[in-house]
Amino acid sequence: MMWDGLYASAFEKINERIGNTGRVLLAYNTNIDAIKYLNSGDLKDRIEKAGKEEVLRYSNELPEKIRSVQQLLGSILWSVKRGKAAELFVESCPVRFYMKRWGWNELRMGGQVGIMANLLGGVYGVPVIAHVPQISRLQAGLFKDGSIYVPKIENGQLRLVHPKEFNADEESCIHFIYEFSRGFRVFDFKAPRENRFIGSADDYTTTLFIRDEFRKSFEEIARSVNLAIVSGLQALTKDNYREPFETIRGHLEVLNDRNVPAHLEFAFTPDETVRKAILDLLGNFWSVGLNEVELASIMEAIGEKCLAEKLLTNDPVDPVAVTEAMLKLAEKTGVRRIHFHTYGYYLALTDYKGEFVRDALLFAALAAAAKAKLGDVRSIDDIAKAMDVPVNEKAKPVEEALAREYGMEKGLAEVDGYQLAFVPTKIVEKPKSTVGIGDTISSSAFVGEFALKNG
Ligand code: 8BR
Ligand code: 8BR
Ligand code: GLC
Repeated sequence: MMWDGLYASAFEKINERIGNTGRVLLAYNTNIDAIKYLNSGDLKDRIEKAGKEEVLRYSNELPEKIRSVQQLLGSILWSVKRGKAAELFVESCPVRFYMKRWGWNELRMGGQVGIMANLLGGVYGVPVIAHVPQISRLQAGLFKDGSIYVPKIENGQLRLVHPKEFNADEESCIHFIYEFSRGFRVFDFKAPRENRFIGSADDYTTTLFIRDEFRKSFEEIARSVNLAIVSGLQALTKDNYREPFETIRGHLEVLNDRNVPAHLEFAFTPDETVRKAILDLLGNFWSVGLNEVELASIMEAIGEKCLAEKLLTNDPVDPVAVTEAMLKLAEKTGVRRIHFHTYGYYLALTDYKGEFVRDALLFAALAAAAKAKLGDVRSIDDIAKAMDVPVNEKAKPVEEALAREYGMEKGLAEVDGYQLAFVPTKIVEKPKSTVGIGDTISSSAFVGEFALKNG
């Protein structure tokens, strides 16, 4: 099998070199994920107690934010019914208290930054500087040991310390993650696939709060890094995005002046004004990572409605439509690398060429399989073991379509002056949970690529 061979050699090459990537800056969203695996009887009882009729109303249309228990339970049903992820801000304190009392099965590191910090710093041995909006004792304790740093200002001097040594007692930013498996049933609903609903009970990551250490010392911080990954813009709204966007624009200018390539992890952004503002910023990034729903939402924002629909019609997603959408995005914004991931395959469109782009995608697919299987990647060995997960058969017709349309061979083709790289992924049959797999994929591929390029 060609792909088995390519997987094995990509892993070997990146594993050897990833420690030499240099330092990575991770900004801005870190939080605590309180994961609750839903139980059908319990959920049914709660819905009946809260008032089934009103709850069901919200299962047809998500509210803008959560202000009542009925809205919370209805939004969970919205996700279950469709097998789709959704995330909403929980504004009401009584609902936050309700979620706390409902409880959780597991506390895990959350937020793109937190998840990537533990993976890069705690598993790959790549030193990271992380933005953690609030460092509570609980939050600090979720960081793995290793080269993970947060800036601390002491006597006017900037120091880098492990979050556990930061010793602050700030607030805990908790996101309640309600996970359900494929086939989960409640009333007449049955989940078509595994997924989660997230209720974010925090006022910091949701408004993109930026710490003073980062505001005051960003130039000094940026001077000490080789790469940057930015995320956390997704929960902003048309009413509060302007100020954080100005700060971020400033940060990107500093990074670009120092030739630090920055990747944007584009999570689903419900507010259309914010989505358009992100598009305006995209030219300042080297790279962007997204899935089919996010790509479709961007196509819609730039008036490509037909293409947006095509991206959401087929399963697996039509790779020719994806390529067309990526070309449009690259042309429009000038972003140099677009990494698309979907259930079953990844594509990367780059304005530079080389097998290392594809090999980094293969490494990322192994990391994703390990994350799906275990919920948390503990060591590089977990990733090596993911080699045993079979390559997704459903990606065959995708590969054939790419060969027909662009003459793709061994996962590489040239399209309109860009390189298109493709890999079929490994899909874990019964994943432990779904949260954070996208972050694992994007950070592994971005950092893996630079490990190969520089190594
Ligand atoms: P629709 O095309 O149905 O709007 O789907 C939007 C996608 O974004 C879905 O994949 C949905 O799961 C996800 N999503 C997230 Br994440 N948060 C959402 C939100 N607040 N509202 C709607 N969709 C959301
Ligand atoms: P998003 O949350 O950003 O959509 O990222 C999720 C990604 O995780 C998907 O694009 C898919 O590639 C990957 N994934 C999922 Br979902 N379930 C998986 C599984 N069981 N095994 C491996 N990868 C999975
Ligand atoms: C979002 C959520 C966070 C979760 C992360 C996983 O940032 O707010 O709770 O851990 O996505 O990708």
